[in-house]
Amino acid sequence: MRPNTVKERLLKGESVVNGWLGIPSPLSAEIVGLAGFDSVTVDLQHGMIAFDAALPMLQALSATPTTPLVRVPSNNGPQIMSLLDAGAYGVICPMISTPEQAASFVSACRYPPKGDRSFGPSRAMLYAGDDYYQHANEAILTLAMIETQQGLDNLDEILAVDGLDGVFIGPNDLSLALGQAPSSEPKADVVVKAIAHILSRAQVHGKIPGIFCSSGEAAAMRIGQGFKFVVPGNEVTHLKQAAAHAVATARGQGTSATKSSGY
Ligand code: 3PY
Ligand code: MG
Repeated sequence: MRPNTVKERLLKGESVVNGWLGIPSPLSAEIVGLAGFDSVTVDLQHGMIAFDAALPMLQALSATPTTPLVRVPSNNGPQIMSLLDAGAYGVICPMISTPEQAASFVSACRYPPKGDRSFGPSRAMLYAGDDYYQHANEAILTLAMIETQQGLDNLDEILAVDGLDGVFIGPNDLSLALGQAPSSEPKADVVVKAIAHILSRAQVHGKIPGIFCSSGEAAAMRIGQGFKFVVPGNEVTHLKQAAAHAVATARGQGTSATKSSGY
C-alpha cells in the first residue's frame, strides 16, 4: 500500500502542516497540493463541497506529493466509508462529544474485527494499491474534533478510545461553546485555558494534538506550543488575503491586513 507518510511522521512525534480546501475545485486542490503541505484536507463540513465534488479533488491531490484527508460533515458511518472508498487517507470528524461517538467514528474507519467498515474501496485501491485491505486499518488517520462543552467534559474518555489517533481543536466552535465570539485565534482566557488543557491531556494519552489556525504565523506559534497537526488557514482565506493585498498595492494603499475567522 502507498504509505500514509503523514500518519507515519505524526506517530514519530513530528509536526505536519496541513492545507485546507473549501472551494469545490480540482484545480484549487491541485494548486494547494503542489504548495508544499504535508497533507491537504478536503472540507465537506464547512467547505462548499459535496461528495461528487470531493471525488475529483481527491483525484487531483493524487497528482501531487501531499497526503489526501477529508473532514466529514458529521459522524455518519456510511458517509465516512464512502470518502475512504474514494481514497481519503484520513478523516477529521467534527463535534465529537462522547467516547461512544469517538468509538463509532473510529469503527467506521476500520475493517472488522476492529470496526464495522464495509468493504468496497474501489478508488482507494487505485490510489493505494491492491494490498489496501491488508494495511488500511493501520494506515488511515483518525482525528476527532474537540469543540463542544461536552467534548471538553469527556476529554479523557474520548482520548482513551482505542484506535483514535488524535484530536483536532476547532477554535471557532470551542469559543462559541464557552460563551465567546467565534475565532480561529481565541484570546479569551477561558478558551486559551481550554486549548492548553486539550493539548496537555492529548500529550498525556499519547494522542496527536491538532488545531485549526488562521495563518502561517499562528500555526508556527501552535507548533511551538506542542501541537503536531496544524492548519495555517484555508485556501479561501489565502485567496481573499492575496487578492485584497494585490488590489491595495495596485492602488498604492499598502497592505490591508484583513482579520479573519479562518474561513
Ligand atoms: C472550528 O474552528 O470550529 C473549526 O471547525 C475549524 O475548522
Ligand atoms: Mg468547528
